[in-house]
Amino acid sequence: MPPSAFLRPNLPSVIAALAGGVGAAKFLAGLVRSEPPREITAIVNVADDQEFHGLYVCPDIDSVTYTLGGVNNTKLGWGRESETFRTIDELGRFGVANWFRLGDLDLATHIFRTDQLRKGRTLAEVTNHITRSFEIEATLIPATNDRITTVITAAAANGEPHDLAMQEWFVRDRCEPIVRAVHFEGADGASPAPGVLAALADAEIIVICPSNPVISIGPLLAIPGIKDLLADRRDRVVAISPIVAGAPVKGPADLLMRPLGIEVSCFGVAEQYREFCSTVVFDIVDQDQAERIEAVGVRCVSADTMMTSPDVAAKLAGIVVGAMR
Ligand code: FO1
Repeated sequence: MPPSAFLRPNLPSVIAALAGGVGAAKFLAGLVRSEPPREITAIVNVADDQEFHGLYVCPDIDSVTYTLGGVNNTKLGWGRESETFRTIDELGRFGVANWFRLGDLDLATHIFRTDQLRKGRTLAEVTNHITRSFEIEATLIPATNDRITTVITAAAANGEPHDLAMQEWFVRDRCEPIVRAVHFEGADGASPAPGVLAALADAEIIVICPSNPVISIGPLLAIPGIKDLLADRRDRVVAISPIVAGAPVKGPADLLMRPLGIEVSCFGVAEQYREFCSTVVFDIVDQDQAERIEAVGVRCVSADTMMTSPDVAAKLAGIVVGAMR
């Protein structure tokens, strides 16, 4: 089979979405209920990717895939539903570090992806194959086929700063080391994956999903070409704030934003994105932030952003899209 056999024909991309993991996955599950899925292209962060036990794991791509495929584990917030962990537990027998909990079903995805990458297919081609296997109609594209890695420079209280991969800081060290700096190794020399710039250039609406602005959206913006294109299309770009009432809905965004000087609020998100984003959707509880946000040149829309069900997410997606039409 030629490597491109699983690539889709170039369909017009009506909505392009920049996506991280869980928050993006929930929003996209709403978006595909509110808009035709075939008109949606999600450009997904790959800087959290890491090899475990020789397998190439893409947590954000998999969160979005499993959620859109209706097989995500809603209790854990990652991985597959009805998951078991017998294989990863058994690896412990050999003295192997198994703090990153790869489930038995999830392992099939990583085995398939790793094998295909070794056979010479690109990450975009393999991602397309995997999403089709889960009968997903929207298009998912990794932001790049190149290897980029989030590196968190962190220190325990009074400790020497040291570099950690995202999963080491987040899962193994439970976000305890204090963040001093973040950079995206390899991003400068990376190219957007085929279809990324075209999706952004052609989209009627570009949505920045409610994802961590530092480690989910940050790596996408660091890939040459993406931020400039967003800035050119600023009037078409809308972001949903992942921060509600001064705290992240889920995840460690506050522990990354605060040390980097970004206010932990929907205002902080708007300020961070203002060069390339015309509109921010924030939660109704943050109505008092509207004046500050408008003062930095970003239009405000309020909505219920707490996506407690796919129905609430679909309603939010309808408001986001409606605000840009
Ligand atoms: N998150 C955890 O908190 N603990 C885990 O053991 C864990 C395993 C895991 C395995 C596969 C996968 O795709 C994701 C996994 N995650 C786990 C989630 C992951 O760390 C985060 O969701 C993202 O990297 C943040 O976007």
